[in-house]
Amino acid sequence: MTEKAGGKRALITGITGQDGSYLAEHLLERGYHVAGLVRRSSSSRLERIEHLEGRVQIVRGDLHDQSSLVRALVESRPDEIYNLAAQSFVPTSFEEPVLTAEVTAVGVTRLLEAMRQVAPEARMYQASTSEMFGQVRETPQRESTPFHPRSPYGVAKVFAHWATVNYREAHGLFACSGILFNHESPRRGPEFVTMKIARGAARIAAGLDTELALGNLDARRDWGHAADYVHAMWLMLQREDPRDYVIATGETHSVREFCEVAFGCLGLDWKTHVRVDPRFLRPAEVDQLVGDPSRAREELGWSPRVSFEDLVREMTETEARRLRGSV
Ligand code: NAP
Ligand code: G4F
Repeated sequence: MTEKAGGKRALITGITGQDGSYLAEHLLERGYHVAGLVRRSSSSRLERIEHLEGRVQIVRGDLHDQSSLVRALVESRPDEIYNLAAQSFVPTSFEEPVLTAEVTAVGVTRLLEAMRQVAPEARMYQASTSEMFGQVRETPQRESTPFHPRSPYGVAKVFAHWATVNYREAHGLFACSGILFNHESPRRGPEFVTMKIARGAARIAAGLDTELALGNLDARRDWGHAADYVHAMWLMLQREDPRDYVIATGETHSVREFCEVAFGCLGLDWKTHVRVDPRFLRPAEVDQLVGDPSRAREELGWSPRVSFEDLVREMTETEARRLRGSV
């Protein structure tokens, strides 16, 4: 589906995050009027959407605050709502479990309730996650795989997932979830392992550091590119009926393999520079994830375009160029 959707209006919560910035570009290219919910902070967090200044409508609000969500919907009058806002970092969810539940779980109920009251005709996308599968019950994971979350973040996302199903079934809202596996890009936050490795390798290659401390090198993830994944979000809201989809590449790689490719593309041997630091191990780990995106391929015509090697290379080379001041 490539046709323009001229005249449509979208509200993106989490527009200042990795996915929000790619989705805003994606929708602008398709002729949408794009509004983004932005929360107050003591310093600006608009770096990822600076290049879109003047092209997106900024609406102030916070998933903690019901009235701000109602106002955001009234001001932006969306046909489509993409709920990408969350406390999204797993280790922080162990340190701040109640805040994570407030934002990542109850915040979604607040948004659904605001939608029910003032925008019931809109379509809503909820950012569900492969972290809900946690201690996996089957491999690969698909839409019917039972959930077994392993962190307060995963628990909060399961709540939000079922809240979305419930508002669809109980109130007839067009609300659906994408169960997205890990997706990365040069805009990934620095605390996530992929950017930590890409940046760490680039700094070592530039002689700024000599080693990189990581946690569990055996963990395996199904890593795709964020630009591919926001396209799937959009496709889900173009369907006639709301349905949930697994979005994944179907391949799994370890943190160790990520290191090997990242350091390798800068001419370095990762084994010389990476050390394991127990501070980065988690109280409960998700050992391995790999998704089965068959439903998305068959019903949405979606498939990933960027390979694992190209993703690692793009992130690492962009970090190396950033350090040289050429990005
Ligand atoms: P991200 O970069 O961490 O962005 C999170 C966004 O949420 C930021 O814009 C942040 O705003 C906003 N936010 C946080 N707390 C908020 C609050 N109380 N009220 C309003 N906004 C708030 O996350 P991402 O990687 O783009 O992921 C987008 C969504 O997909 C998240 O819900 C994440 O849990 C989910 N997800 C991500 C992946 C992945 O691999 N990336 C996979 C599956 C699901 P500030 O800029 O102000 O902090
Ligand atoms: O990059 P991570 O922090 O991502 P994680 O925990 O898989 O969560 C991300 O993907 C989810 C989708 O499955 C999203 F829902 C979530 O919002 C987020 O975007 O860690 C990946 C793996 C973990 O097993 C972790 O233990 O890498 C391992 N790891 C090893 N050393 C590390 C490190 N993770 C981080 N962040 N830092 C390390 O030093």
